[in-house]
Amino acid sequence: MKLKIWLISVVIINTFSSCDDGDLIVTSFDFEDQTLQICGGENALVFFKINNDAQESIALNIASTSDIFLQEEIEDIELSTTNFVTYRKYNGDIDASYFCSSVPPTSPQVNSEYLAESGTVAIDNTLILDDDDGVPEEEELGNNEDEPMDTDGDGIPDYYDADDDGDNVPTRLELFENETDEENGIYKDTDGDGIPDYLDDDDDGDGILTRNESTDGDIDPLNDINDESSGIPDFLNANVAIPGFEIEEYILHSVNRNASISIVLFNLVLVNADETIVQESLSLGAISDVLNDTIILAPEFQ
Ligand SMILES: [Ca+2]
Ligand SMILES: [Ca+2]
Ligand SMILES: [Ca+2]
Ligand SMILES: [Ca+2]
Repeated sequence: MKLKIWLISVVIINTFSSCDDGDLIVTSFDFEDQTLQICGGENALVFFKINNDAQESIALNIASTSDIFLQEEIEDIELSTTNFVTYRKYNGDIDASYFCSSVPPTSPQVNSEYLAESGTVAIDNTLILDDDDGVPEEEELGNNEDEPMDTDGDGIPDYYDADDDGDNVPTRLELFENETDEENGIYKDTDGDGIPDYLDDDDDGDGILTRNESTDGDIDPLNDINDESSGIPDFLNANVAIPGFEIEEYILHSVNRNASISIVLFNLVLVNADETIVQESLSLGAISDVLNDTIILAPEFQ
């Protein structure tokens, strides 16, 4: 899933209606080379570009939190009183604090302000969820991206499931027998049944699910070693098969989330008392890593 960056040249199509005589006056503004920035509040996000060469800014406020970036596709947003665009000219330079401070600075002052009367906001969002488990994403997705594989059926697709087979041994600890195998990409298959351990819920093939070979009261099979002379955990030792334990709980799963966006405004109509500026299409640019964090999921046992 590649980051998509749209760089659409800013073409200004001006229609101007003078308040008195209808003369055409050409107004231009240029934010093509400016960086799109963002500030987030509790209930709103503001995206903005500042061009101090012309002492001007354009800002998009939307009534949403950063949760919007967790959507694979963000529906187009119609501009309104709660989702709005402002274009301002100032009598001095401004910086990001102008938009990010809870109390905006008193100077510089706004010389003129245009507010969008109408328009549509199109946000192209690229959300990447990743388990960082060592298995390449293309392998974990399977043949159909629309229906990615979910080996253990816990509702978390393999590509961001840190324990793919749901056996409570993290995938990254089940992948390789040794460094040579890792270099050659040969996955560990303890019982030789053709299913690599990270996708095998009975790793040693002894008939007891790996998950249920945790017999000590926690849910971690890695620390249950009844055959101390071998030092091998029970779930990898076919000679140790202790029946009667039913673990009905999954370990917690860590998931990395990363989102990148680009924004285009369509059919934007900016007005002030004297002038109307119409833009068929105005790219605001892109922000990489607009969201970048790690969360812990607790999949429900079924
Ligand atoms: Ca899963
Ligand atoms: Ca996985
Ligand atoms: Ca396994
Ligand atoms: Ca077993």
